[in-house]
Parts: sequence; C-alpha cells; structure tokens
Amino acid sequence: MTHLPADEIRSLFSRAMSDMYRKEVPQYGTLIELVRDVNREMLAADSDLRARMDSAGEIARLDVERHGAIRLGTASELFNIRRMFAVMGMSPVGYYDLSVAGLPVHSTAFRPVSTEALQINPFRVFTSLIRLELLEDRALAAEAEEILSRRKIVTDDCLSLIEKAEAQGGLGASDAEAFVAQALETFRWHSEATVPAETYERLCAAHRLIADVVSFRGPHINHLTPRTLDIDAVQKKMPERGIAPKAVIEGPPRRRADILLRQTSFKALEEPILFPAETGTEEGTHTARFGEIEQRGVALTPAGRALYDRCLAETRAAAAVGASGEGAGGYVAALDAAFESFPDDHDSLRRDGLAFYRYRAAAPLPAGLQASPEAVEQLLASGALVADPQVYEDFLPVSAAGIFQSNLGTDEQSNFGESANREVFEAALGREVVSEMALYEEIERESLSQALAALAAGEVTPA
Ligand code: OOG
Ligand code: NI
Repeated sequence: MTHLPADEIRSLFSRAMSDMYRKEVPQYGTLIELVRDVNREMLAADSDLRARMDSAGEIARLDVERHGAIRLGTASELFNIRRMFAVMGMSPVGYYDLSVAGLPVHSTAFRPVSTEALQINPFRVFTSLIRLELLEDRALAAEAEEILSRRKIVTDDCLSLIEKAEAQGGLGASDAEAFVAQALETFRWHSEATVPAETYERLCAAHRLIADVVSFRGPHINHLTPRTLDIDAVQKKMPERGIAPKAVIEGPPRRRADILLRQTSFKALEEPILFPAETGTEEGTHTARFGEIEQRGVALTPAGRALYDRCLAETRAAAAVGASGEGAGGYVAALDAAFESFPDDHDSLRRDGLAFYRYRAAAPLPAGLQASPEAVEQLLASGALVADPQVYEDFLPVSAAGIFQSNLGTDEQSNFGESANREVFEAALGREVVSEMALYEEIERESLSQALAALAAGEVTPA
C-alpha cells in the first residue's frame, strides 16, 4: 500500500487549522489580509527581493502559516501529542524553560527537521506543558491534577489511526484525511468550561496559564502565525485595521542582515464562555486566543547566540516595558544601541563564526585553487562557492515569554530565576528532544563537503 508522505499530511493539517482558526477568530483573518497586503507592497517595490523569492520557490508558500501554539496539562497528553505530530513528520526540537520568565511551563517545538521537509511545509507547533509542581498551593495543584486526569484530548479514532501509522509506517490517503479531521478536534475551541466559575477563579489566581489549560476539554490552538516580509510595517499598520498590537516587537532589532526571529502579536481577545453551575450555566469570559506574525533571519551558532543573549540582557537591564506598554520607545532605542556591536553583514557573521550557512558550488573551480576546506575563503571570493544563510527554524525563550505575557493581558516584562527540568519533560515526551544546534551544524558541514566534492568533480549547480 502506498502512504501519503508525512509532509503532505502536515500540509493538509496546517491548512485545516488555518481554516478553522480564521472561522473561530475573525480578527485573525484581518491580520492575514494585512500581512498579505504588506508582503505584496514589498514585492512590488523591491524587484531584487521578488526575483530572489521567486527563484527560491518562496512566493507560492509565502502566505502559508509558519507556526501555532498549544498548552498541555499532563505527561500523557504530551506523550500522545508527540505521537500525533510524528504522523505529520514533526519531531520535538529544542527545550525551552519559560520559568525564567515566571511562567509555570516548559516547552518544545514540534517541527519538520530535514531541509526538504521544511521547504515543503515548515509548519511548527510550539507546545508547552504546565508545571503544577511549581504551584505553591499544593491542594490546588492536586485538584488541578485530578481535573486533568478526567479529560481525553485525543479522540479514540485519532488514537487508532496513530497506532495504525506507527504499525505500518504511515497512512494511506483516505486514512490520512480521516486522521487530519480527527486531529483537528483536539485543537478546537470549547466555549464551555469544564469547571465551575469558582474553580476557574482560583486557578486564575494561581496563574492564568494554569486556568487556561485546566478549565477546558482540550488544548485549543491559541494562535497561528504567518510570515511577514516587513514586521515593522505590519506592527505599525495594525491599529489602522482595528487590531491592537503588543507594545514591542520581540527579538533582535531591525537589521540589514536579519538574525534569528522577530515576532509580534495582537492582544488576546476576551471571549464569552459558559461555566457549569448548580442550576444550568453561568456566563463568563476567558482570554486566550490571539494572532501573531513572524520574520525570520539567519540561525546563530552557539557563539552568535551567546552574543545575542548578552545584547538582549543589556537591553533589558537598561530599559523596561511596563504593563500597558509604557517605556516601549526607550526599549527600542536601547535594543538598537545594544546590538551595535553585533556584526551586521553576512560575510562578517560567517567569518566570525556567529551564524550558520549552507554552501553550494556555483561556478567551475578557478585555475590554481583547490577544492579544500582550507581554500573556502578564496573559493567564496572567486564565486565558485556560495554561502546562503540558513534560516532560523526555532524559537527564543525570552521572546516566547513576551508573547505569552501579552496574551495574558499585560505587556510587562519580567525576569525571574530559572528552574529548568528537561529530564522530566523528556520523560513525559517519551524521547529526547532534538538539538537544534546539531541540526544547523550538520547542514553546514554536509553542504560544505558536498559543494567541495562537486567543485572537485567539475559538477556545478547554477544558482
Ligand atoms: C506560546 C507563546 C510562544 C512564540 O511564538 O514564541 C510563542 C503560547 O502562548 O502558548 O508562540
Ligand atoms: Ni507564536
């Protein structure tokens, strides 16, 4: 039997999620339109950009969402979600400790790992697990655990299809379609809470994230994120379309050579929900769902990342953003100032070992040059070898905390002590998380040795 490639199942899934979310959160549809308009203006104004994106096959998938996020309640939920995403060719990459920002969660990103799979559809899901062990109120933690033990977030039909996929190494086309429809059920919004308003209030008092996870039947998708070619323009134009953006764009400042990830979101909506009550139901509201945009740049090496972390820490020590966004202007100025010491062209980033590249042979080996690792600089200078920046495919814990913070209803930045517990997270997951640095390193190493071999053999891939 032929299986539908996992990459295609992921594409079906991300499209289904997008359609569902647009219906559920109309303001997200407005954001998508704004992003599309700004992307079009950019492409119309910049023919170089258009040509580059065209040749890289980027235009067609420009409007495809890049990521979403969910929050889970228990170890067994994380275990089953890992199995569900595996059917779509998504592996857990990276461990993010959000306790550094005072949030009782730790996270990973389920994403495709190979270059080919990322090119077909890069959809990722930032997945957090709440940490009831960090709650001071032990009785409330036990109550939350008991409530969570009663829910099942993956449908029985979905579980059977996951088992089938695991047993036969994939799914046929009709099973894959049924799987996507069933998987969607897990991420749907439930406007009815499973706990009385009084319980919800106590959970909120412990932490709003805890209430968001414990009070509902399942892990509703809380945002989706398209890619923008100009995040500053979209941020500025949001209010014109009736959208309230968070106070500052997270991540590095605007640069000539984009690094890592810049992201911003619109504030989460306050939505009506019903609580079970002794007689019928009681009306209330819950804030969880929002929309986000992202712009990605080159992946940084451990040295580059350490420099990034230092520049960011310097910024945050110099300028703080308050709960309703006060101090945002000072923050942006401090960010620009702190990153002045960060090289801002690809030659320097590469030569200084700060960023990851992918090499390719672009012209025949010039006379007098060897296709050897020692000659890389000369080969690059001659144009025989080209180094393309590797796009950063992952997330940033401080930025993620800022996004969490703003969708919990505050722009206030916080810095807390850390209590990472990767072992506990991986035990729940049922496997180790993939190291994102190892993935970038391998792509760089492999591409260089292949490009050198191609040059030596006289095989040249035109740009
Ligand atoms: C996830 C927030 C983090 C990102 O892009 O960094 C995030 C959440 O609110 O559950 O989505
Ligand atoms: Ni996000």
